[in-house]
Amino acid sequence: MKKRILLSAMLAGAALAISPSSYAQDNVFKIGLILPMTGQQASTGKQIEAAVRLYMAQNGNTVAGKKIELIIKDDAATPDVTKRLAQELVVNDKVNVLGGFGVTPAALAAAPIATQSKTPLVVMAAATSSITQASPYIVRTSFTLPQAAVAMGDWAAKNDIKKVVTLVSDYGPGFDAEKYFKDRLAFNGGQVVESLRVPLRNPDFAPFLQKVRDLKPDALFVFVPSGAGAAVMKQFLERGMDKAGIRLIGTGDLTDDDQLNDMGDGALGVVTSHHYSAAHPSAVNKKFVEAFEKANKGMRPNFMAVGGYDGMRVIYEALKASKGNGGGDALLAAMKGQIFESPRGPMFIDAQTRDVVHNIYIRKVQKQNGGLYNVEFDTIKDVKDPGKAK
Ligand code: VNL
Repeated sequence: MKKRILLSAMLAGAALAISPSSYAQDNVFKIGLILPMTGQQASTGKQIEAAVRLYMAQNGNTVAGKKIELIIKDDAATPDVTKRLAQELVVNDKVNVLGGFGVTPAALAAAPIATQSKTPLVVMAAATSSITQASPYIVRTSFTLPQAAVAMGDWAAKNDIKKVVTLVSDYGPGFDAEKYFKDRLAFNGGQVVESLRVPLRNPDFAPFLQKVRDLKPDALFVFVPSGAGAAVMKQFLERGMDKAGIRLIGTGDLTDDDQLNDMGDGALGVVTSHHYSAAHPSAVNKKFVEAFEKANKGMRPNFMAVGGYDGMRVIYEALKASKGNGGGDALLAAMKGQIFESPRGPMFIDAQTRDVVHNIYIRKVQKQNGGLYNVEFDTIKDVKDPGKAK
């Protein structure tokens, strides 16, 4: 234990000593991604890695005269491991940029290292509003839960959903989803009658769903992280909650494209709010989905893949704009304010907050081309993170 504390103190000291100009190999640009490649969040790591490799295959591995070197490390979504890996990537590998971060606690654990070493850190997955405030070097290409939850609070109230029970994973993004949905529904004259929180690790949804059944709300609003939605859907249907007249709504994490097609027809009609659907009807997205599916047989890109793909775009373009010169600060400056068409639709990186601004879509699970998809039917344009509007 003592030894470990000593080691991490040494690493932290070394991180502080790094100056932006001390990069050893001038012709190499290193991107260090920390992703959950194993454990409960492994599907997120797999999706992001596939999208990152697709971006590189499509855009080459030489940018502004530098050879791009990609280093991927597995943190299994465990923050102590994330922190150690971030230190090692900065101190030993001398990466120019950090990226990835499958869950909020992992992003928060790495934030101080980005600050100390002046290394831009691109959050491609984690989605708690406050993350971008944990370091001035953080830029986000995923989304925020308040963006999605507020949109659902508006849609529900307009669609005869007045009495709701919320069910969220018991950590940062769950708290954001719960709060922003609840406040917005109340603002619209509805009411959250009970707020349930399930453990993030190995959740058993059964006792919570039983409680929901007894409360007989108009709808159950759910946030669970990517990869956990299928289990909720299965138990919701097994308990006949849909037949009991309880509608299922949530943020799009619930009907995640990574799992949706295997959820079965019971998922038909479920309405969610999110920034990305594999069925988004644009030429850019059609091209993205086709190329992704071709390169990764049997996989459909989900919102995590898009966060990774757009994260690479932000890094490549920042490197081009800063002409390969300058350290972390020049790179960071060139990330702020980027505006482009993502497979999700138009998006930009707000220069003040370093957070993503994009459309939020209301979608319904429908059958399309023989598969289950989140089909978008309403758009709220250019949504900033409501968590920052203070
Ligand atoms: C988070 C948010 C993770 C939304 C997720 O899936 C997600 C997070 C892994 O901030 O931890 O769908």
